[in-house]
Amino acid sequence: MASRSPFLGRKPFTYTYLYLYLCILIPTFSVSTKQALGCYTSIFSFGDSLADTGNCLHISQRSSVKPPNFGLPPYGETYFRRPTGRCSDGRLIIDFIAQYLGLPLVPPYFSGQNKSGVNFAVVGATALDDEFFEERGIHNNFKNVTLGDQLGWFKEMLSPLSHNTPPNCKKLLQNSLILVGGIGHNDYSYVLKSGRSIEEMQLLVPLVINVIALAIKELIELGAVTLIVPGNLPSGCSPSLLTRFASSIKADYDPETGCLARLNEFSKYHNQMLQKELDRIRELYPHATIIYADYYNAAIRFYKSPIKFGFRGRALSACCGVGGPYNFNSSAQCGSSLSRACDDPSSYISWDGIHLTEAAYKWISKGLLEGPYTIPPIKTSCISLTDFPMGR
Ligand SMILES: *[C@@H]1O[C@H](CO)[C@@H](O)[C@H](O)[C@H]1NC(C)=O
Ligand SMILES: *[C@@H]1O[C@H](CO)[C@@H](O)[C@H](O)[C@H]1NC(C)=O
Ligand SMILES: CC(=O)N[C@H]1CO[C@H](CO)[C@@H](O)[C@@H]1O
Repeated sequence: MASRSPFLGRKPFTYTYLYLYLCILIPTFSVSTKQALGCYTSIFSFGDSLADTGNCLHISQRSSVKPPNFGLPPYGETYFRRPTGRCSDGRLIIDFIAQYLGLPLVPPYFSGQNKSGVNFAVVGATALDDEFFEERGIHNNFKNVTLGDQLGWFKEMLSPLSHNTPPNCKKLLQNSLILVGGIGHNDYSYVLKSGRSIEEMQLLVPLVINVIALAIKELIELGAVTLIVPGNLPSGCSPSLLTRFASSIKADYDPETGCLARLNEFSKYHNQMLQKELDRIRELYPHATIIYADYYNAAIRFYKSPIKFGFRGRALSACCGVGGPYNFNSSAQCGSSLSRACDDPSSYISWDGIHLTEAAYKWISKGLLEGPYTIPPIKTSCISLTDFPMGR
């Protein structure tokens, strides 16, 4: 993992470019994509390593710290044939969504590129800030990037638009798909890895969800109309946590999947609380479409019947690692000189013990885009309000 980010507060590229891009290029672009799905012309995304398409790698390259493990081969070997900063062998869920909608892959904010949308997600990002953890005696190799920081970059990017807003710019957010998260996974794992109990981790849930809720409300106030909010994956099935919390007590494991039962219960608890909060936000903003993306149930299928989904490798082992019962070792992770990837990543669910393979992300994406793992379904909720007043 890379060290603390020294880049905050630095403008990653000139906003003049983006201004031109947002106001001139996107409306042009919208003409061609209208044919693709009839709604979304761009994607904006916030979150952590599940959605980062290269921000963290760009940041570490700027600050000349040694590349993080996910910036080294064999990361990216399946689709891009090189490491791109994505924590997988290939594409992520956000990439599959973009391709499905006929849009280019969403470039990371710190690349300074200008395609249809911008991705603010950063590996290691949290909902709560570093001070929160430090105050509680939880020390970790934090990234010091929160969801709030990412929202700040987004607002800075939009700020040239707020003066003298041309009508096309108003439509930009209305016609965008906004992915808010997943976020919270790192908050929870910091707490767990510092030796705290699941009960203590549970106390964090309302705080994490409050941060997500504030971000959603702020985005809607800025003009966002369609938001996708993912829940947590089944964390008890993660090779890293299965390794760390290995137990000799049979009852600690779900007999159907072999995953750690209490961690999966925890993920479900977070997801339930998140959905309750989304219901409250839907009441406050009836004009907005808030789509819950059920990562948990889209993924738990594989762990229950891996073969059915083509996962012929060991369902709970990482494809890339240096060995150990789940092929995960925190002291020598995928990307380190000793690590080796399996011959066929598409036969594994977990890529590096923490993140999933492209094949697993593809199944999850299919489950979201074609149903039934979003509430409401993405397709039918594809709306495009004309001239809805921006702001309030
Ligand atoms: C995190 O970054 C902020 C600047 O964005 C800085 O003020 C703060 O001290 C940093 N926190 C830690 C623990 O380094
Ligand atoms: C991880 O690697 C270290 C050093 O090679 C070794 O001592 C340890 O037992 C390994 N852990 C697992 C879970 O395999
Ligand atoms: C308007 C704008 O910023 N255009 C730039 C988009 O990115 C390409 C390179 O990827 C530049 O050549 C353009 O100047």
